[in-house]
Amino acid sequence: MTMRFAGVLVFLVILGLAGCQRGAQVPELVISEVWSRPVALAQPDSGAAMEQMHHAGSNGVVYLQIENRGAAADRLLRATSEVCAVTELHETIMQGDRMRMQPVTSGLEVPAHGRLQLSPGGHHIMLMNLKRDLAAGDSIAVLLEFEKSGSQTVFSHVRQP
Ligand SMILES: [Cu+2]
Repeated sequence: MTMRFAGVLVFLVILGLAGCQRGAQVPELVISEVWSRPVALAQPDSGAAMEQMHHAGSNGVVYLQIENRGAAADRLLRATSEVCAVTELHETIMQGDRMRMQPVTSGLEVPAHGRLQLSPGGHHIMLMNLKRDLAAGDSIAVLLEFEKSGSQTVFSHVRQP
């Protein structure tokens, strides 16, 4: 084998690898239907607010849908928002006849050619210790971090379910 031929061969192999790289299977995420329930923070020094205490809370929620049109799975690792101090990914589980929520620590999978649905009674993003009310009509920015697709900011529309 001549040096020149060997050189061409190496070049072709590199070209082939580059081609594979370009056609690599990657996730392709489309995020839609991002919404939150309205939350009125309790006003401790207001009698009227005390009466409605059971309607008020300090935590908010974000629901959304992530469609993956790509051939590789991805993973929603975490979410953050400026409206709260701490944001957690939660799952809803049944314990006896009671529904309760617990944090998901390893993220949520977005399957290849599939979808991840965050919806009432299921997985959701929990906005812990809200700094302000979430009023119907508001739009709040939420930063989503994915294992492969990086970070993406979405806007959650505050509305009644
Ligand atoms: Cu929760």
